[in-house]
Parts: sequence; C-alpha cells; structure tokens
Amino acid sequence: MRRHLIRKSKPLPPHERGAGFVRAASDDEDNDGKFESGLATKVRPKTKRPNLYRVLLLNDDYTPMEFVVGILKEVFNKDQESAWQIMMHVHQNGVGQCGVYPYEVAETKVMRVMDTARKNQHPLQCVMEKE
Ligand code: TYC
Repeated sequence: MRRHLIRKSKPLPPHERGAGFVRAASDDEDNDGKFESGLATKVRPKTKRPNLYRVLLLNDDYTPMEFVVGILKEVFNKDQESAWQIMMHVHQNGVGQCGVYPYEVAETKVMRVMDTARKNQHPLQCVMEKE
C-alpha cells in the first residue's frame, strides 16, 4: 500500500489573517473555522493492471481443420463462426491470435491445447507472447 503525506499549512496567528494572508474557505475542510495542521495520511489501494499475453495458434499441414475449430470452441470459448474464421486465418497466414489473457490464464490455455493435440496425435502448436 502506498501512503501519501498530505501537509496542511500551519494555522496563522490572528494578526496575520488580514490582507495578504487571506485563506480560502475551502482550506477549512471540516468547516469549523479552524485550519487543521500536522500530517495526514491517505491510503490508496494499489490496483495494478496485469501483464497481458497473446495466445497464438500456428499452422501445420496435418492437423485437421475441424480439430482446430473444436479447440477454439472448447478452450477459447469461440462460437462456430469465429472459430472457423480464426482457423482459416491461421491456415492461410501461418499464425493467428486466439485471445489475450493474464499470464496464468494464457499458460493454462496453451497447456490445454498442447495436451489435447498430443493425445490426439496432431502436431498442432500453440504459443504465448507478451502483448
Ligand atoms: N493447415 C491445416 C490443414 O490444412 C489446418 C490447420 C489450421 C492446422 C490451423 C493448424 O493452427 C492450425 N488441415
């Protein structure tokens, strides 16, 4: 947690509060006519954005198109149409993106793809790369 020090200015003696020593009413946050002094700490919860990773499928000459479509539906939650489009993109371009995820999610998806491909004796390759 990060703490920010907030310094409020020292209260002025009455004789210094005339012209040239005017203070904004908004400086008196609790509106009690007095100006707080000393240190206050505000706590701001740290919300770090996770590093994201692209998960990519690589083309090969042997994995059946329907198997790749099945993977995209099962592992990457694609519907039939977008699964088919992604598979065709990979088929025609050599590589294509299945999704973007935080590190551990991406890693799990790559492992599921590689495991399923190996169990079915297909050479399908899946990799992840930092966004
Ligand atoms: N090129 C494969 C074929 O013609 C299909 C394929 C598509 C394979 C995408 C892998 O990631 C891939 N059967």
